[in-house]
Amino acid sequence: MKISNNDKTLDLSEPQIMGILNVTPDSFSDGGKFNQQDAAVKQALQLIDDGATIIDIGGESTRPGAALVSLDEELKRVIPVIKAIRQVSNVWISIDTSKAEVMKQAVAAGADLINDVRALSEEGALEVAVKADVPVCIMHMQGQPKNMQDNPNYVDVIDEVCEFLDTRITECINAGIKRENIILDPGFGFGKTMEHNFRLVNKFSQFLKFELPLLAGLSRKSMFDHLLGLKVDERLASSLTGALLCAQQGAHILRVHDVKETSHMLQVMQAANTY
Ligand code: 9MG
Repeated sequence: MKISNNDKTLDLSEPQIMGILNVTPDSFSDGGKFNQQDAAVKQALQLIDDGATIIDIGGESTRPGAALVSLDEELKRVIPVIKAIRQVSNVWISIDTSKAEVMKQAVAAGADLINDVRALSEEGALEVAVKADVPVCIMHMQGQPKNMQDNPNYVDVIDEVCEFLDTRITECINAGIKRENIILDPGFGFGKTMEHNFRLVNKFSQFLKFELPLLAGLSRKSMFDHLLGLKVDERLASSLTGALLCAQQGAHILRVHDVKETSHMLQVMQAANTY
């Protein structure tokens, strides 16, 4: 399994680490615009050094209850950072957005991959993704970030996530997206209770049936708080365990905050699979 963009290919025969780079005003607290940009580039280089092969850049939080950000503001946050990272590194850059215009400008600025938690459902997104002809991650979400955790409800979470992904794959392909450009994500924490999330971890291997790359994003999510009563900065061990369980079941990309620790975890897993 692999993903490609022009002359660039990412081999997915071993799990790859997608490092999270949030560029919201509180991410890099000190200084003005230029200091923040420098800090974002420095952070990206650190993530690469720690083992990330993809940097996921987002300018709008998708956390439960998070406020929406205007198009102008989102562009102002992410585009200069993408350009600056592209000047110093050939790393895979992923743009975490649901807005068509942000996707378009991000790809023009050097992004290689579109990561959309709304699975290209916003106006114009599908069309931009077709034209951009880059890999796209389509994720399952029940509801919207502002209300998705109010009352998540499924008869069978695995069946319903599979059904959604199956339908969305067909819709994307019918719109002109190449099948080999699609990455799937069950959307841990997006309109799911703790039980739904752990069921998705338990049955993660069922998503292999699509024969497409699978992305797992569990890093520091509230499912670990609900299970163990942990604050965000106490969720490293639980996040690594969740990522390991998905990697062992065939996850191709792990979206994480703690890149170095995830890299160590994967090296241990690979050694145990080798010797
Ligand atoms: C942006 N974002 C936050 N959580 C995510 C997850 O679990 N998957 C993907 N693809 N993106 C996410």
